[in-house]
Amino acid sequence: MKIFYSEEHRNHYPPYEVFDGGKRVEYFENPDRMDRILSALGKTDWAELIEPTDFGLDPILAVHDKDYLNFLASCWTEWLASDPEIAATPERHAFLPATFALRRKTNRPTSSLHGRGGYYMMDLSACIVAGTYKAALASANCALSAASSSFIFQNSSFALCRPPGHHAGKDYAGGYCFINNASVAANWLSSKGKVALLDIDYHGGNGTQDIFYERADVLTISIHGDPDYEYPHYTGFVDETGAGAGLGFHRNFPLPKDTGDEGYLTALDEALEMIREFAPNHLVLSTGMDTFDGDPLGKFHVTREGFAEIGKRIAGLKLPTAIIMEGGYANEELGTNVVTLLENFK
Ligand code: OKP
Ligand code: ZN
Repeated sequence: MKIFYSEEHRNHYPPYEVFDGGKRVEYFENPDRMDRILSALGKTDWAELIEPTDFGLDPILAVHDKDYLNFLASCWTEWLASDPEIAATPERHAFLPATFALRRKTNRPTSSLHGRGGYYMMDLSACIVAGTYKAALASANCALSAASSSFIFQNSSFALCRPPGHHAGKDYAGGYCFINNASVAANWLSSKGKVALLDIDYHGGNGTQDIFYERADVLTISIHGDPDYEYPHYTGFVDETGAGAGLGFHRNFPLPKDTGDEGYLTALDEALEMIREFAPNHLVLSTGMDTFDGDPLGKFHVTREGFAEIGKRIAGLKLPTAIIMEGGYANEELGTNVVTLLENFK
C-alpha cells in the first residue's frame, strides 16, 4: 500500500496547548504519534513510504479562504516582529488568540494580527509556531497524493497526515487542525466522480461538515462522541443533515459515552448503508484512532479487534479509498491500531 508521508510535520510542535478550562498541558498532537505509526508500518511487508507530490495552492484554495490561508502563512513572523521577548525565545511560545470573534453577521476579520487570530481560530489547541504553515501544506499534499494515487490505481492508499484536518473549516483553525486535508482530497476527487467522506475520528468533523454542508455531490458522514458532552460542543447533532442542494447529504451519528465495539459497529453499519445507497465512485476516510479504549482524549472503548472489524466492514464497500490520518492520542497503541485498520485495505 502506498503511504504518503512527509518529515515536515516535525517542525510543527507547539511547546504547550491550553486545555479544557485553561489548563496548560503538553501538546497532545505531537510528532511521537507519527513515529509510533511509522514504526508499526515498518514491521509490515506491505507499506511503501512515498514523499507527497506538491499540488500547489489551487486545490487548497478550492476549499479554504485566501485571507485565512495568508493568515496561517504570516502569523508567526508577524507575532515575532511584534514583541522582542517572543523573538528572543521563540521555542517557548506559540501564537493563540486573545479574543474570539463570535460569528455574528456583522463581525469581520480586521487587519491587526489579533484582529485576525480571534476570527480565524476556533479554540486554544490549534497553536501556531514557526513550522506550522509548511507542515499543514505538506499534510494537505499527503492527502492530495493519496487521493490522486487511489484515483489513478483505483485502490486504497494512506495519507499519514500531521497536523490533522477535520476540525478546520473554510476560514478557521481549531482542534489541532489548520487545513482540512480530507476535505481538500474529497473536493479534488469530486471533479472525477461522486465522493463519500466518512469520518471515524472520535470527535465530530465540524470543519468537514461546514465545507460540504450545501453540496449534494459529496456525501459526508461523521460518527463521534455526542457534542452534548464532547468537543467540538456546538455541532455534530443528529438533526444537522445538510442545507439547500445539500439537504440529506450530511449525517451525524452522535454516540453516548462508553460506546464499545458493538454500539460503534451498529452505527457504522447504518453509515455504510447510506454510502451504498449514494453509490459513490470514491471514498475518503477521515481516520482517527481516538475511539480506542483508553485514549486520553476519548470516552469510547473500541478495542483492537473492533478496529479490525471496522476496517473489514468499510473495506467491504469495495471502493477506492483515500485513508486520511486524523487524531488518536494513545501513542503506545496507535501504531498497531492504525496497522490493524489498514490491513483490510491492502
Ligand atoms: C482533534 B481530533 C478534550 C479537549 C481537547 C481539542 C480536541 C481536538 C481533537 N476534552 N481539545 O479530532 O482528534
Ligand atoms: Zn479526534
